[in-house]
Amino acid sequence: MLPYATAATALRDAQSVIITTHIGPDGDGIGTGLALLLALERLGKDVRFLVPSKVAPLYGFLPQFSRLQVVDDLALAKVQARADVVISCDAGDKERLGAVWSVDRGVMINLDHHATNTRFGDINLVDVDGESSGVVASFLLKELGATIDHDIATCLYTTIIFDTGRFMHSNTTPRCLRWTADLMDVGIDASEINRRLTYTKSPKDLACTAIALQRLVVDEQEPRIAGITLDEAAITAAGDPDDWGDLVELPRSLLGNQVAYALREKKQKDGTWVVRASMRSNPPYKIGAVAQSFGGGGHQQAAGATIPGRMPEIAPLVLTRLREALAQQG
Ligand SMILES: [Mn+2]
Repeated sequence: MLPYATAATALRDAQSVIITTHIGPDGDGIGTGLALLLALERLGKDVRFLVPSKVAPLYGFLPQFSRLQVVDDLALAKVQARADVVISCDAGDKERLGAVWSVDRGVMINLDHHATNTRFGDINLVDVDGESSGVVASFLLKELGATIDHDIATCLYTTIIFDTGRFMHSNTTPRCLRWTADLMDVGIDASEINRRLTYTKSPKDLACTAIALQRLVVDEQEPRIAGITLDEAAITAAGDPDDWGDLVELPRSLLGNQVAYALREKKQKDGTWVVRASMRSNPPYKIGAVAQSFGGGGHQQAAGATIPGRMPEIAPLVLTRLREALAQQG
């Protein structure tokens, strides 16, 4: 039994609350955080929503979106007023919170559903059976006696659409469909929200997709693996878009694909290089352990890692480990 009551008590006792989510905020982290922000403000709390990196503008339609504040360096984190409680939404470990981890605070509530969550909070609401962090948050909202109104339902609906890939991934359970039906009963325009989340590309974004497609490779040794590799030069040529979105879905969309990856090379502020890796698999195949072997995490069928190094050395390593994982799993 997860400590929802303990978390609710900490929140009732708090005057100030900071909500946050992981680096590269997504539909689940943002939707979960905004649903909590709306509910806690109604309880009279002083609430801020700090995010550790820039947010894709496509989420601008969500209620109270303008409240998101980017806090992406330590100096900025240190000048934030103290909060009695911080709620981390959808982050598997404290490193994923970037600079926001360092804000002055009392209790840390870690609300998440990733299998690899490190339980870094003082109170850990980590439900690995939760289909989205929004589902986990809905148990906390219930404990707080919050009414799920139109705005909160819009935010929660966004979390499930994002994390189930519009009810396509293996976490699309009967329970989450019933949970979603309850949100639709509140009167949200589900179809409109889906359009807002899906039809978001600028011409520049599509130009990037074109470059990504040119770099799509089906593995010669193991044709059930396919991926995209974008080095810094390719990304510069494409014009780094606001949101790379679901790049990994391109190799995944191939008939017969079981394991897909997307690798993007990026120079850090401190001059060092990293490769951001996204990986996906179809059940029963699992790639969570591969992401973990590179210091990352996530779910069994959807995981990622930020790997120090340049593309020419990292890409073959990732491919080798994915081949090994697939071979072990049959
Ligand atoms: Mn999530």
